[in-house]
Amino acid sequence: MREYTARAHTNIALLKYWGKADTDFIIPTTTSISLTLDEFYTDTSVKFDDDLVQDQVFLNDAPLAGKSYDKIVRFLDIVRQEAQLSTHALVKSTNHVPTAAGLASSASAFAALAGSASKAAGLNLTPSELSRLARRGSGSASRSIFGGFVEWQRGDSDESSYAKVLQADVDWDIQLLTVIINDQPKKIDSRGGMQHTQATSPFYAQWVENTNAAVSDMEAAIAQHDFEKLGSLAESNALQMHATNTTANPPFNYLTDQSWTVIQLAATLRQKGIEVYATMDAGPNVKLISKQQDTQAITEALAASLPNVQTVAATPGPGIQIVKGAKL
Ligand code: 2P0
Repeated sequence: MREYTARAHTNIALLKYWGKADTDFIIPTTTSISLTLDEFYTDTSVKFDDDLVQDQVFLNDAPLAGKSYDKIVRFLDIVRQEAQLSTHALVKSTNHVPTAAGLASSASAFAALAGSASKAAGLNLTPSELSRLARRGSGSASRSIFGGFVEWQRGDSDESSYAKVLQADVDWDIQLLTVIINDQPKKIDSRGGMQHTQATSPFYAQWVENTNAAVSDMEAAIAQHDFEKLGSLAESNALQMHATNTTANPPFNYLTDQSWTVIQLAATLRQKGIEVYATMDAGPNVKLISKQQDTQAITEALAASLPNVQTVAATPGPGIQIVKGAKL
C-alpha cells in the first residue's frame, strides 16, 4: 500500500475546549474557536505494510513507546476499522515546534496522523469527516484540519461534532506572541486537568454556559476584523477557564507568578493604547494576541519587567496538506 504524508499546523483557541460531554468519542461541552498558526507544524507519514507484525511509530527519528505509542495504536485501530483493514502501519512523525515554546500540542500531531493514515488506508474523507476523525485522537486536532480562524462545533454525536472554517485567509494584522515562562510548574496534562475540573469545580457549569454564549460574539468579531472585541473575549474566556482549575477540588493552577506578570503587562499596555490581550492554555506560557506593528513595543515592555523571557511570534497559518509519498 502507498505511503502518504500530511502536514498539519498547531492552533491556539480563542474560545477554549475544556471538558467532554462524551469521553469515548471526544464530544466537547463547548464550541471552541481557534487560530491556526503558520510557524508550528507536524509532518507525519504513514504506510500500511503487510510485513509488519505490529505498528511502528517514530517521533523525530526516535521509536515511540509507552502511553504515547498506545494512544497512536488506538487511533490507528479506528482508521483500520473504518477502512476494514487489519494491516499494521509504519508511522514517522516530525514536530516543527520549538520545544521550549510549549506549543507542541496533540492538535497538529493527531491532525497530521488523521490525514496521512486515512489516505494511506484508502479512505477518501471529506474535510468534515477528516475533522471528525482527528477529533477521535485529540479534541483540539479537529480544528487543525483547517487554516485561519476555525470553529469546532461541539455537536452532540460523533456525526455532528467537527470543525469548520470561519475565515481561511486572514488578511488583517493579528499574531500570537508566545511568552516563554521558564519556571515550569508541575505538569498536569490537558486530558486529566479538564476531567478533574469538570468533575469538581463549582464554576464548571457556568464556564460552559459562558463559553457557548460567547460563540456568536466571537464569530462577529472575526467577521468584522474587530481586534478589540476578539481580544477581550479571548482573554476573558481564558481567565474563566483557568478559574475553573483554581476552584477544582483539589485545586490546581497552570499559571505562575510570571504568567500573571505578563497578563498584567497586557492590561498596562492597553492603557497606553497598545492593543494586546492574553490567552493561556494547559501550561504557564502566555500567548499575547497582538499586532505585528506592536511587536517591538511589547517585547521592550516585557524585557523591562521580565528580563530573561523569550518570545516567539506566530502568524495565521493554513489547513492540512496531504501528499503521496514522503515529500512535502
Ligand atoms: C483548547 N486545550 O481549546 C484547550 C485549551 C488546552 C487548553 O484542547 O483530551 O489535548 O486529547 O481531547 O485536545 C488541549 O486538549 O485534549 C486543549 P484531548 P487536547 O485548545
